[in-house]
Amino acid sequence: MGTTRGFFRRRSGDDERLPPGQYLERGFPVLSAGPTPHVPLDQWDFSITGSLSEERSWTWDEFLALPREDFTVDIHCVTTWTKLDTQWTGVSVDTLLDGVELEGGYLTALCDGGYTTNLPVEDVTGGKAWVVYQYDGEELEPEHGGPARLLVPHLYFWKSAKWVRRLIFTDEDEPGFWEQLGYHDRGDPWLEQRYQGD
Ligand SMILES: Nc1nc2c(c(=O)[nH]1)N[C@H]1C(S)=C(S)[C@@H](COP(=O)(O)O)O[C@H]1N2
Ligand SMILES: [Mo]
Repeated sequence: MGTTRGFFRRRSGDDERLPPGQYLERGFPVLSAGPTPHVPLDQWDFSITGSLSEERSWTWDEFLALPREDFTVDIHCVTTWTKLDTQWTGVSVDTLLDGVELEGGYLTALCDGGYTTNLPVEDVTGGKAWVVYQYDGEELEPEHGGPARLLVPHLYFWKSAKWVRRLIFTDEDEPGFWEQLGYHDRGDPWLEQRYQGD
């Protein structure tokens, strides 16, 4: 892997885009805590539940009909790789929450397979988070979270829950899978918030 990276010339400016302790990755590693789930699209739905004024859910077709955004962002995994200029298509969490009043300050993303991660509402609103279903112009591969994953690029990549099916809004912050195992509650790569106490 180290030798492969040597074949690429770094563009100027790349280094400033690397948070502390991160290296530039050109591939796209797969990191999953369990097996890749495969849910048929006619059985797939997406919902927002919990402490909000109105619970909502969408079938796959309804989800695809929502306003979509194409965007390019850098992603940062806590295992120290950073990948620049990744291209995604999906629905902004702002769009999912349009017209909904939130009553709590937190949420838990819940995935097929049982993976969870917790976030403060401010980290998924204001144009900072999406539920994406395309990567690099193609449908999102199952290994990378397809049919759809949460994408919260300004936080470490474990917050970007693959195979996400539901956002559960909560009054209290409830630690998710990695957070219960000692990873930081928020995970800002620029503050190097890797573990609890960082
Ligand atoms: N459902 C689910 N989402 C997950 C994970 C997981 O194990 N299960 N791993 C997280 C971690 S630690 C990382 S770094 C990224 C990896 O995403 P990738 O496999 O597309 O690179 O997914 C995150 N989302
Ligand atoms: Mo990770």
